[in-house]
Amino acid sequence: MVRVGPPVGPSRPGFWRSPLRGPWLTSVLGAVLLVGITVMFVTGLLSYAAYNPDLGGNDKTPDRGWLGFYLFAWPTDPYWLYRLNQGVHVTLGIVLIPVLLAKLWSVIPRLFSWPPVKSVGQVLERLSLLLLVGGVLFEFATGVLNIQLAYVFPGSFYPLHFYGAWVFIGAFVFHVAFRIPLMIRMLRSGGLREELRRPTGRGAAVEADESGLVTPNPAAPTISRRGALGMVGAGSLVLLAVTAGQSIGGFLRATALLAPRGQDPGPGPNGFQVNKTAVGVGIRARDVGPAWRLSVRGGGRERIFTRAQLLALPQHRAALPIACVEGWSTEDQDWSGVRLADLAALVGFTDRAPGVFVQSAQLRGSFRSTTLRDNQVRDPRSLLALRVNGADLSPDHGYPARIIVPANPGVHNTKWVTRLTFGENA
Ligand SMILES: Nc1nc2c(c(=O)[nH]1)N[C@H]1C(S)=C(S)[C@@H](COP(=O)(O)O)O[C@H]1N2
Ligand SMILES: [Mo]
Repeated sequence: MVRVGPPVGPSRPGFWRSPLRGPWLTSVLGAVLLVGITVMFVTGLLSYAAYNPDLGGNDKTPDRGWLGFYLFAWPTDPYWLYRLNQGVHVTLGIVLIPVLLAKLWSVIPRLFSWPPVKSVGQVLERLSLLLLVGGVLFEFATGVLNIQLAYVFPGSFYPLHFYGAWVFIGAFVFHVAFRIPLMIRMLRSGGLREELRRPTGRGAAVEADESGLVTPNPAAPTISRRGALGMVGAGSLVLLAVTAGQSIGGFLRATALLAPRGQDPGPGPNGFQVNKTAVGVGIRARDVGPAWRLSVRGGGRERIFTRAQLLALPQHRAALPIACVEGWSTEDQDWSGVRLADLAALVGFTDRAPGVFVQSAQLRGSFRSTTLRDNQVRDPRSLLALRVNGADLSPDHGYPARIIVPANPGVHNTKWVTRLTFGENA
């Protein structure tokens, strides 16, 4: 038997003195997170599926293995599906931050509980807490860094966030299974109003506190439970108010104070958000000037087009948004250009168009090429766009030609396209 000394510092009973802590407060915050994190996980998995990571050239996640068991052919309907999914994922993630911090604060004493090793069950629980707390902090931190364009990751963001999500969710399910009976009992017992009125400090009392959250040594309260919950709620609402506009658009875009690409994308037909500028990714003027050509390949054939020749083909219009993984999106833009299915037909795929491998004039960077699935190529709204809102594409929106496909993650709407290869890699 290992002898453990008396608990010291933060492990000492009575070290944590806030009278607000208790199973009820933790249960309320836990219930919000249970719903919120479940939605985060589902929208996150859908977001990953939207990348069609099973197609050659798309997957940035090596050895994803069976974690991708659920992948499916991402649809093109409804055309706003990815915009909605990603808006919810990112906005909700930001809004949950105050709730998450409050929840972690509310359970701090347990993280220091003493002795550290009481039983096998308890060791397992503490291990799961490590994965739970570490996992949730990792997921929120990587997510926030990515949407604020702080690309500080070793390699790509996707694998980190994707693996992290699976590790975290395992610990989360384990934790919820353990704790849900107590949570339900707490939420049923007090009744919200009654509990909020109860004078702080006396509280649900230490009377049989199986949760280990109630301090035996309460300090004088500095804020009521109602006030604390109100503060968390207000924090979330403020974050919602300064975030949601980047995904909803319209006049609300002006309220998106946290949007890293600003609130005002400028006037004119090309006045909507730009992800990466042409200069930013090293597009050279001569690659997208008069000498630019589009190569369309497939089935052993190749056809070369100038922009004028593409404009002479049947032009079609589609009202579609750009929706980025980072949560921001544009309103529907009025794109026009050549249908991808028509281009496939020009190299012989007249019947059922296959998928396509898209390459651009960009020489470096992971977004310079992409693979689209056959269902995406076949959708009549899927275009090699040449114009937008009645004007030529601007250099930053992908002139001379770009991909636009309904419900497609922004990153697959490749700009400055130079080559389409049908039926390979797809
Ligand atoms: N060649 C190329 N195409 C690209 C990108 C890129 O970096 N290079 N960025 C993609 C990303 S991540 C998004 S969200 C959209 C944004 O399109 P927009 O800048 O016209 O709004 O372009 C996509 N197409
Ligand atoms: Mo993006």
